[in-house]
Amino acid sequence: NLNLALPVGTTLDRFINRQQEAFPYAKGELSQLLRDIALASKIINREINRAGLIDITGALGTENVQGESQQKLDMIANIRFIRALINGGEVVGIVSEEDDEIIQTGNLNAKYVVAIDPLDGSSNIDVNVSIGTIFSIYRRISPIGTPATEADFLQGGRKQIAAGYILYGSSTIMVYTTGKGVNGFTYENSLGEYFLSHPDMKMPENGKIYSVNDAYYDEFQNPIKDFINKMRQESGCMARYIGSLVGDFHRNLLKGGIYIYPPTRKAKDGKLRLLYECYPLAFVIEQAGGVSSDGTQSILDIQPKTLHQRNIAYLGSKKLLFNLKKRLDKYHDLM
Ligand code: P6P
Repeated sequence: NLNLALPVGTTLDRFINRQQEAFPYAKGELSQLLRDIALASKIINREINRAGLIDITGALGTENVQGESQQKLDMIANIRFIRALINGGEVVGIVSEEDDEIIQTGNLNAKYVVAIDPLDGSSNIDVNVSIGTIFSIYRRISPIGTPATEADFLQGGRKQIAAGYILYGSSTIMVYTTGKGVNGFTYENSLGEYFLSHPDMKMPENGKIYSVNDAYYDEFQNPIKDFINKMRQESGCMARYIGSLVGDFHRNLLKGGIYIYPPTRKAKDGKLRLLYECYPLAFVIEQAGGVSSDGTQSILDIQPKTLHQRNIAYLGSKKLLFNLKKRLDKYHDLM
């Protein structure tokens, strides 16, 4: 991995330049697109930090495509990302959790499309819990010079050329992969810069943390209950569930653990969205040596059918997914 050559403290910009130098085939559009995403995150980071002061928290009263009430900040985040990607010129179309239809940027000659959850976990905003942006980038398959099409977004998880997230927490960190490992960059507010703080991230092979919404426990299939009960017997086991996906995911990536969103009565196919939550996090976790699954296959191998479809999601350390899969396979064999 190139990252090993760059010391902690390298700026995101210099890191992107070095990655590009090492891959001369690229003409820099992806590099510029990553910079545009970083720029939008800086603007959102500032809005989030001011939210309490200028009353932009709290519900806006409208609903998004999922029928969830939209908080003002996630509308602002949506607008900011869309504007940054339109102005950046590298993206022909955007799918956002906040909009039913594809957003056409008008950059008809751009090479990329982006699927994004501009501010996930927005019900946590007005209680000051960490929230996050999740993004996924594809090279378009529709002809240059035409608008983006659904097919550009439904290529499947393995066709992502980059993916990552920004976590607005006690500090703001941007974590992403372009398929050559995973790197984390921490934002320094006073300088307005991201600095390499987590080079070449690797997820611990095992872990004692499980993240699941215990309120649905009685609705889970038996293998999930068995797995959770087994984890509870582990000494040092910890139940950690913020209810904000990016926060739960990032902690488990660093410390080892598993995030579980299985079928529930309310969400028969799971709750998390494939295009702009599960695919990007599955790309990151597998690049960091972790495992993703929908119970039968890597999330990256799920065939996408619609832009906002949901799926079951298990995202965690290799050993924990192995133990869970053993239980699920036995259960599926009995079905
Ligand atoms: P539940 C937030 O709405 C979200 O999409 C994720 O950020 C979070 O992990 C999950 O849903 C929480 O869902 O059903 O446990 O409240």
